[in-house]
Amino acid sequence: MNQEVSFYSFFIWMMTVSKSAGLTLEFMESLCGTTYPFETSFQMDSGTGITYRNQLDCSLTVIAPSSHVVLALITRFELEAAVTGTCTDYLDVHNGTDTSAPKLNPTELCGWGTNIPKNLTSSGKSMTLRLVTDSTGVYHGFNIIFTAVYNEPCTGSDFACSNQLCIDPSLRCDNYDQCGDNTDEVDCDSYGKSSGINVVMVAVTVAVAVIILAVIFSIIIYKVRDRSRWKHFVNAHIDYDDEDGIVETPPSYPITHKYYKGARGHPSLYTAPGHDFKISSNTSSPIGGSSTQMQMTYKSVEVV
Ligand SMILES: [Ca+2]
Repeated sequence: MNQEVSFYSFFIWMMTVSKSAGLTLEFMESLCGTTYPFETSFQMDSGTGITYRNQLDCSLTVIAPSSHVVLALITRFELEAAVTGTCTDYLDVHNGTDTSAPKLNPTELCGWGTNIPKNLTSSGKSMTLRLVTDSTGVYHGFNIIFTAVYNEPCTGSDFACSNQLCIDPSLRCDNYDQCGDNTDEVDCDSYGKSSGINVVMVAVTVAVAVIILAVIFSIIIYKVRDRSRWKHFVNAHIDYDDEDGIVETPPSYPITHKYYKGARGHPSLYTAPGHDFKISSNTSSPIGGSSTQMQMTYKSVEVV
């Protein structure tokens, strides 16, 4: 469950981070009892947590500019499902300035899936939402994009959606469907507005990949260099014949990996690879032979 919550939390965070560049995000639980005027469009989550809270009775009125109506596009919806046909947690959407106005949804909205309308539109510039929850069972809640729209003909530079609605031109190609039919988000490559979600997603993915590769590469380099130092160390502490590469005089001290590890940080015992090694008695022993000889020596010491 924790992993699932963590993944969901991370996913929501990713979506929020990657999409937050263009559209204000509000939280209904933080706006209970208030009136929220807006100019063009904003999105609203049910709450700041992974799930909404218990025992809420939260109302909020959103108001579009004059001569506009409110289009509420539901992009995510998950409230506790109805029990024997009655919603225990639910959302109502009223067509006016308060909860006494008629409801735009015929029945209380709860659960998830096909019984939830894709969008709702007010007849005037105001829309009032009411979220009610009981004392048990919390879910991920909802996300709704609110947009100020009006019917064609569009004025000025306002964008004409294919469904005869007009929206502010700044909402064209901002990665959010504010028309309700997504026509403000088509042909965006030729429109010339950068696709923010793709840029951020690619940047985050590349950054994570680079960090992972750097860590893996560092570990490999460390392992290779450590093994190389170990081989040099072994070669430097034995006396072998340059002609046949056979160990002739075993050292009087243990040549083990543990000894090698213990010698680290003590330059008197050995120095960096590629140089002569010093033994504690201050006699020096050159690194000799090819890598094949080193490998043979290494193995013979391992056996001993
Ligand atoms: Ca848009």
